[in-house]
Amino acid sequence: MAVERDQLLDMYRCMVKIREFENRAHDLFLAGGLPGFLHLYSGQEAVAAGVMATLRPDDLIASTHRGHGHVIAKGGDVRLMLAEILGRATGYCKGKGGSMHIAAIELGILGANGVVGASIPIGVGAALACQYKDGDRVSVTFFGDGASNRGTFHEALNLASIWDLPAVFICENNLYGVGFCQRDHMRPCDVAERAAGYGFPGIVVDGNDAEAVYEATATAVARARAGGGPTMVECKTWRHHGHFVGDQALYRDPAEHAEWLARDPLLLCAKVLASRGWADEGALLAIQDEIRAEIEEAVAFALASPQPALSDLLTDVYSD
Ligand SMILES: Cc1ncc(C[n+]2csc(CCOP(=O)(O)OP(=O)(O)O)c2C)c(N)n1
Ligand SMILES: [Mg+2]
Repeated sequence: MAVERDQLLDMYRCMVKIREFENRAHDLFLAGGLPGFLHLYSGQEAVAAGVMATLRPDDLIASTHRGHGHVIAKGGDVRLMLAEILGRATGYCKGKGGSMHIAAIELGILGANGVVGASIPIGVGAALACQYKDGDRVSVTFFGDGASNRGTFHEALNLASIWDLPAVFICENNLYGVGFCQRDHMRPCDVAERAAGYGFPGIVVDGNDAEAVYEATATAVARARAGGGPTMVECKTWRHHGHFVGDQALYRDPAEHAEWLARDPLLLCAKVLASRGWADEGALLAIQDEIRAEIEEAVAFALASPQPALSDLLTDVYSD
């Protein structure tokens, strides 16, 4: 499933939007205006952009604590996202969820999740709903290398397999779980090998190459839609920042960090676009300017939005 010009340009635009959003969120956090923890997605943009380009609007996703990129790529409104992470009443969850709990059911976004590994059974439950109801929707679950050591991962993969669910598992292997290098927390180091233990395919791709992510995921999604059951796509990637804003990531080798920065997914995509004559530097800069203006407008909207009213403190907390 080769990628065409407009598709790759859309993926590039999506990656720029995620990067600019994260840069701005970072600034707001450092200025002291953003409450809670912030786990930036910068560096992993090709995964969200490549995966989401294969999906339909009615497909479902389950996300993680590092989920801003997933929401943006699935069509999330950056105004409502910024309002949410700034704790404003106009946000996706009325300012009560924050960065790790953004959900937008109308877009098929079942929620980010502060509990590591919790997205996996949620995604599998959603896949069961997709299979049970009429239609051919698929459910895509994002999780990290660290999450693949949780029991939830193993239980959910087993169920997805025995029920042949329309589930696609996207492992974003950024090689670290907080300060633990993957070789110190799991063996083997290809998470995709674990799919074989549950009887379905697992494939490893370069997670900084949006086109590679797109192609592998498109095959997995087509298989799931056709009733062929689950697939895992492991995307090897790297987070540009520490685990959360405030973590200086001193546990990482500076030389390895520099190697990955040289393989920044935006740079790689820009090079491909240029080499195929699909977009010159001016066109890419115009995309960046346009997105920066959109993000600034979103920041202004969020900062001008009210805090939730005290009388709303206990509303939307429980659902019967
Ligand atoms: C059940 C649970 N255990 C521990 C934590 C603390 N914690 C937050 S993120 C994280 C590491 C997750 O690593 P990984 O799955 O690789 O995702 P990444 O942060 O690398 O994107 C941990 C241990 C948590 N939030 N939930
Ligand atoms: Mg990780």
